[in-house]
Amino acid sequence: MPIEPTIRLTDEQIHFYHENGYLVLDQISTPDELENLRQIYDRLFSERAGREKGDQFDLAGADEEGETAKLPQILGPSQYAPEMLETLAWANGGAIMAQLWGQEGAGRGDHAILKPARYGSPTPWHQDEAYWDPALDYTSLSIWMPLQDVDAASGCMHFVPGSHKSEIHPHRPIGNDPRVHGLELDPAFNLDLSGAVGAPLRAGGCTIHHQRTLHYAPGNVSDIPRRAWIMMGGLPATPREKPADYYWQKQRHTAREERAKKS
Ligand SMILES: O=C(O)CCC(=O)C(=O)O
Repeated sequence: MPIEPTIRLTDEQIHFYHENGYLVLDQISTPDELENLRQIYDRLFSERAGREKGDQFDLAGADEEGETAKLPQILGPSQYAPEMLETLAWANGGAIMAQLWGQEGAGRGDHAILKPARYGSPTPWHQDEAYWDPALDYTSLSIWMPLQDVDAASGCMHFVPGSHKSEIHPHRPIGNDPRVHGLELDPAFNLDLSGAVGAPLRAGGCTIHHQRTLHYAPGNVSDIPRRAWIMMGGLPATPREKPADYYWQKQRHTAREERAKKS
């Protein structure tokens, strides 16, 4: 039996998202479901699910074998634990997308970013679209759900309101290290981020952000792991008349890419 979503966004919430490029919701899951998701999540990271295929890697480090990852990430954790899709959170994710766009989404995916207790590193300022195909136009969003309470000390999300209305800003690999998969805004362009707002959340709440919204999450200096499950979705991408040049994508040569090629 498909799980029925329980989320109904108000007109104010829908308006806020389109004006600001992000939205914060109190609850899209349940305590039992979160307990189950935490167990699945910890198992996937400890078993290094997807490592061979290049789906598990260090988003903020060189990702060398034997090194402790600063910011472990799994692309598509639900490929390795399909039961993650049989959850109220996933059903509510689809309902949120449909309500924000006024139509059903065309494709969905997920990823997981763990900030280990006391040393998980910051996720620097970036726009998600900087990772994607510069020949396409997107309508897409991410629903970021923590599996435990999260605040600035453990790495909650921060957004620059209204930044989704801008173009894609120049990025570079984190720390300007070509071995690193993660991207950051190029500091040489000195973008004004002073209007940023943080979004602390209870477990099972979520933030929603547009693919162009500038966002960041601090490192985890707390004593508990920060587990975030991120559900993404989009309408069909359309070809651009003139592709943009996301030259930073060509600057990276990562171990993760090599593993993906070999698998
Ligand atoms: O979880 C994080 O630290 C960052 C998440 C993020 O950048 C995203 O969901 O687009």
